Amino acid sequence: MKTQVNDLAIFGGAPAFAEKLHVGRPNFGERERLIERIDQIIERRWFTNAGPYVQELELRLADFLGVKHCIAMCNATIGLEIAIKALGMKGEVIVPSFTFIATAHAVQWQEIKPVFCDIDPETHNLDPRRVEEMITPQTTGILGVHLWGRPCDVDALSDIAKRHQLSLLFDAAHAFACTHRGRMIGSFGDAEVFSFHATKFFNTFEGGAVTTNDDDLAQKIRWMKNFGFAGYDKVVYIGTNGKMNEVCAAMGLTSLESLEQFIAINRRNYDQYRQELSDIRGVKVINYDDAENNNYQYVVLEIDEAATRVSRDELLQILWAENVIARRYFYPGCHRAEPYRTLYPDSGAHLPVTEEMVTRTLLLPNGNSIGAAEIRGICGVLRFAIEQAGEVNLRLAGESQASVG
Ligand code: T4K
Repeated sequence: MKTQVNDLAIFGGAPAFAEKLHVGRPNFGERERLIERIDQIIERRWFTNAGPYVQELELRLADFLGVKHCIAMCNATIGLEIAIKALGMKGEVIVPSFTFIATAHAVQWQEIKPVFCDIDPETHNLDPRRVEEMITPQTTGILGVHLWGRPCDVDALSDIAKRHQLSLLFDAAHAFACTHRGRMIGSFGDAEVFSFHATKFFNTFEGGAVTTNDDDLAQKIRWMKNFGFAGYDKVVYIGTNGKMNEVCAAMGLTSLESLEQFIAINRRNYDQYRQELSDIRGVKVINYDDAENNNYQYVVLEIDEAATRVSRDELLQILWAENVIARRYFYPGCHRAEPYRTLYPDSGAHLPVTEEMVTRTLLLPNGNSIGAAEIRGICGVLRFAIEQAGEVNLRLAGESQASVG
């Protein structure tokens, strides 16, 4: 409990937590079940290349997501690259800049220009009106991101894609077990791509999947993720190695068995954060639509500095000193990272909402490695720092003067 500004660790007080609390600590199911499955893999000596666990995982995921095809991948970045190639995207593809860098890289990696498009400040997702303005004769596709598991405006984007004959792909890296209009994300657009990275709600250590209802596209993606092989000696496409291995699939099958529990824990933590932060001026916890399913993996704050009078970046420093490793996802925005800032230096002119949002968001830890006491502690630090904004600012200014001097 901090009672004076000197108690903040950034000014020499004891950190609120002895151990670091991370955003993205992996969720983990039944250890014994995982070990049994890994034993089985060793017994079978079938380690990768469409092994039995990968096949089982693909079937279970397709069933869970209500989609015809689920193609497991080694990670979502390769999944995106393969889907983009299989869809025949070229020229320009419209993407948000307010996303993890992999979304943009998957496009640029294939020498396609990612055209950065602004977002809706309420949903943090592509603003369909802005998408329409960014279409040129070179545009071949739209790549929307269901950021924080909140669905894009799927209906409007589908309509735009149809009218302009564009491919529509969704980066659903955050959106496993989330719904749009009561239907699981996974079967919208031409295809969707999930990430099962360790930091994701549902993880396979590293991994991902492409899902689609299109039989031909699914077949093409299956071949492309296996070097283009369509039979033992028959290569029909350029391909790469996007295969998931058996240990990752075993982790996926084990994680699936604990999904309800992961959601319940995330939800409970999220609700507590919301409650504890509800009356702090200038701090908003982003909302999830109660009528839809969400995995509640991301506790995203928007910091309005005019009201908090402590900036988002200062709050970040204060939290880090307390051993709370909060994150500024997705600062500074893809368009301000290389190679995009050099290749497309004027992108920012079209991105006023993105430019504002990257200065406001702050993500806090969630998942089954934290509980009520930790959340109370984290919120207590934030509340105290904002209540003491005047003195905190004076001290921070003094410290930076001293470090300059
Ligand atoms: N599209 C979107 C919208 C994405 O967010 C991502 C990935 C992708 C596409 C691509 O998916 P993949 O190709 O990765 O399947 C992390 C993840 O590496 C990345 O997967 C994720 N998004 C992104 C949001 O977060 P970093 O650079 O922030 O990772 P890092 O190493 O700083 O880890 C984050 C925190 O998690 C750390 O504070 C510690 C904790 N952590 C991490 C790992 C790996 C653990 O406690 N245990 C662990 O094993 O990117």
